Amino acid sequence: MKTSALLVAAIFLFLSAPANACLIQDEELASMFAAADTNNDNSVSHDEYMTGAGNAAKNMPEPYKSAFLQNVKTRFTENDKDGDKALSAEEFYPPVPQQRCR
Ligand SMILES: [Ca+2]
Ligand SMILES: [Ca+2]
Repeated sequence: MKTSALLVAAIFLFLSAPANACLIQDEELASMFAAADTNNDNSVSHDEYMTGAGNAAKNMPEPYKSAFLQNVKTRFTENDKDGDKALSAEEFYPPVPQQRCR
């Protein structure tokens, strides 16, 4: 699926990008956020996030799949700044502003 491939690619970029890289276009982030937010309430719940990650990882071989899902889980916790177990659009975006292309 196209959106899942995009999501997995973006998550890898989040995890591996150097702090000064400009790698992710705002439009790509917006479409990833929309793809992950399956009930369209403008936030990505933990379930929505892990479902998206699970779809993205389903063809990965072990042990990469487990490592990927663990990294994704950690990323969710790090990005959920207000601790409401959901990511707003701002929280979903990478915490390092330079990763976004302006
Ligand atoms: Ca949602
Ligand atoms: Ca939150």
